[in-house]
Amino acid sequence: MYTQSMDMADTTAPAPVPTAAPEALQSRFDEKIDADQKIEPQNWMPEAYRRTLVRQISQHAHSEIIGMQPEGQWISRAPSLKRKAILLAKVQDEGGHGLYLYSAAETLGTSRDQLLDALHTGKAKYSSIFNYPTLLWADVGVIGWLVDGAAIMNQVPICRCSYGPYARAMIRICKEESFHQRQGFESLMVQMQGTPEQRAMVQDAVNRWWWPVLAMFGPPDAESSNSAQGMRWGIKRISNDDLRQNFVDATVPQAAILGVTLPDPDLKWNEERQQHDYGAIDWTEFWEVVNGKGPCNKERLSSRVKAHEDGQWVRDAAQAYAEKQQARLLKEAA
Ligand code: BYC
Repeated sequence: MYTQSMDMADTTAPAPVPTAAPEALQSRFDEKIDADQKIEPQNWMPEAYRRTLVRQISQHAHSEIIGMQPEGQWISRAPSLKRKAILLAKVQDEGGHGLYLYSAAETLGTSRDQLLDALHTGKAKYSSIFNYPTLLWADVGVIGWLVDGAAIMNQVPICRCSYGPYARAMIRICKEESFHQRQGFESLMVQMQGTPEQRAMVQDAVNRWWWPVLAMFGPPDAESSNSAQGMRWGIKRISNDDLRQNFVDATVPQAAILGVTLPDPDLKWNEERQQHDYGAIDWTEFWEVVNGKGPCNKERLSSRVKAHEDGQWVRDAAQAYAEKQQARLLKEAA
């Protein structure tokens, strides 16, 4: 149901010849954007809009797939059958999100092989957050609570993205992210009712993840090179800084319920702004992580490449089966 394959451009066929003048095509596109209508794969779109979407949707897909690793490492060490089943389901969901998103990106005329090649050769970005290690079981709960919480804040507005296949994929993804966030919070609630050592482990995990999660929303608006155009095209609906602020405001009361301290001495309610003030984010660390020098970048990429290579026999078998079916159909038709 969520595949977009019915809309996929046939990359082997010659590109369709536009029937209208370029100016008319551009103004029809602009009218649709201004009227908040969806752009669909078969519609004409400016090349820069197409490129921006391929960039963002594929980065998002790569983040979901790489994001399976930090939590996946805990599946065999989950403390109970219940926690193992929940974690397995969550990590599988993330694989599924990656697949919906690769399908959405393919409708823009870039093949899955091209997208994966960009990831495996280090040309494509994925979210900075997945280059941090999961040292404790408590980290798994904190990823659910904070990382998925941040993801929901960022992704709910993308359900209204101007590109139809991306917007539709995001509706399903957000529903699942909501379960991911709740299971993380519930797991932490249980740990916080445990021994002093368990509570200390939760606090340690919160201390390590808080700042990378705030950075996950992307650079400050003034340095966000893609924001203005993304907003104009209805791809991005809320700015990086506004999403970050909304996330801080939503998370502070949740931390109080859990009984953990957020590791920011400057975090306080600002009566005038009716929002929380918070301390300075280390943007030098963020850019280092984005540019390949985070604690786990090398490990994440090499595990991903190995998994892809190990799966070659599955792709070969699927290809051989498809060719056999095709030959049978041709024989029957003859
Ligand atoms: N990490 O102009 P800006 C998940 C890059 S998966 C790395 O503001 P834009 C989950 C940015 O790409 C969550 N790079 O960009 C999975 C740009 O570089 P390029 C992933 C980042 O696109 C498993 C440059 O910085 N979510 O939830 O307007 C388990 C300047 O930035 C990051 C998505 O992908 C970063 N954090 O805004 C649990 C959501 N931030 O490309 C959870 C969809 C920025 O020009 N994506 N950069 O070379 C978006 O909403 C937007 O692309 C961003 C960035 C807000 C991320």
